[in-house]
Amino acid sequence: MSEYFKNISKIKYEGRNSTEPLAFKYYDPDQLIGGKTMKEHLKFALSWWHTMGGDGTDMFGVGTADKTWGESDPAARSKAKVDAAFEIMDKLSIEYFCFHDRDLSPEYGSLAETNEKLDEVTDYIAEKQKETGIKCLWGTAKCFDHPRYMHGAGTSPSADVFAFTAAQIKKAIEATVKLGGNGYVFWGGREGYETLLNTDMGLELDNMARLMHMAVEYGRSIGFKGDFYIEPKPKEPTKHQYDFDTATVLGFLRKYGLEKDFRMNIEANHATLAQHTFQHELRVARVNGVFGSIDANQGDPLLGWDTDQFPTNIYDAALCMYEVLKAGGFTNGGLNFDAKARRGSFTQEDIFFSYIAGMDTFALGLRIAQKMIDDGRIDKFIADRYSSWNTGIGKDIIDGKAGFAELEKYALSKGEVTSSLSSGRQEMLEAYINNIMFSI
Ligand code: XLS
Ligand code: NI
Ligand code: NI
Repeated sequence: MSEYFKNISKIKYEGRNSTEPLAFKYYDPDQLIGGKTMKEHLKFALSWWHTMGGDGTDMFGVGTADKTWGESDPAARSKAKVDAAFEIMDKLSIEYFCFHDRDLSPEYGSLAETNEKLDEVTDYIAEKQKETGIKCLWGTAKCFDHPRYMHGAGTSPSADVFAFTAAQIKKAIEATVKLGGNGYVFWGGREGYETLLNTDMGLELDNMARLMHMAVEYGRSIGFKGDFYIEPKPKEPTKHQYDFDTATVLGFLRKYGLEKDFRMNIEANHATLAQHTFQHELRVARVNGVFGSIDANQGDPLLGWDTDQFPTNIYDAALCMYEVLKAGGFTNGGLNFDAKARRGSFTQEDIFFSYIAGMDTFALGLRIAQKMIDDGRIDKFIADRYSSWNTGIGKDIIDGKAGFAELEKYALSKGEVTSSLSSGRQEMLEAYINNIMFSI
């Protein structure tokens, strides 16, 4: 087996004073943070689609990066991709990967042949996993690129397309189980609409739920014990994606009785496309008990699309990791870099610079988040702000002892209540964070 990145050796942790670009400055996998190692906290994953397949093709031009891995035959290329992926993960100390079925092996002439070829590749990956200990974080099915999915997959107006989708997802779940994946993701590819003038929204949503119930039933029947995820996104490729944001997806899951098996896979760039902060989406998931996994990336505030940049914003990473720590950390989930180097960053080294940047950003984010918690000023401020709920009338409301009649009596006796309020202290709290961040 050939080495693909001959000029790059295993990336080491050299600490903050290192000026070596091919070294970690903050990610020290075995360093303990709050009782767990960094690698246990962060559970980094490589995204097969961006890293092994994405060559920089965009609407205005062809690819700039060579992702052929030296092979022109599709089956040989799929195998070469596996070798190259495992070399990247080993050199970067990344212990997980995420995949779409078609990232591993493309479509061939028939579904039967496509499935057969996919089996060959997953057999090969399973062997490499045994040798290396590298694990699968989650799998998914690419039910959005082929022309048959032009009007959606699970929400297609065509029952034949729905049937084809079900067949493809069945196989993708089998592949995920075979590779020991802890998660199976539904990102709503083209599950949405361009215009309501041609759309039966009610039927489409019912059908999406039908597909998900089938996936759960089948997955559990073949021993899948992990989490199913929905990855919310408000738009792109369709004008309106059904899985708009975490709150919308929660309503869907609860309406259709799917909430026990599904959690959220939250992507930073999707949060901002929905006009939310990344932290908002994580918080909504956390307080509703459906936090699952993360697609780590970032968008560009000046561009209105899913730019999938490697995350370098420390502030966002810190607030993200604060939510993750408060949620009790990852169980089946992890941090998947659903991110790609810019089209102009086309060399082999850029793959490594990108991951190092993202991993160091989240290592710093984790350290800052743990320090925010240890520091205690923010948690204490919040606890004090809500202290009126611990005693007196607040406690009575929570305990169900006070209804409208009692509250009216209380309000009449109390008179004006403005004086019970204290300052929200936003600026003071923001300064605490700066203080914590820059004394790390
Ligand atoms: C696209 C999504 C996609 C999912 C996997 O915007 O982020 O990459 O993560 O299908
Ligand atoms: Ni994603
Ligand atoms: Ni995305």
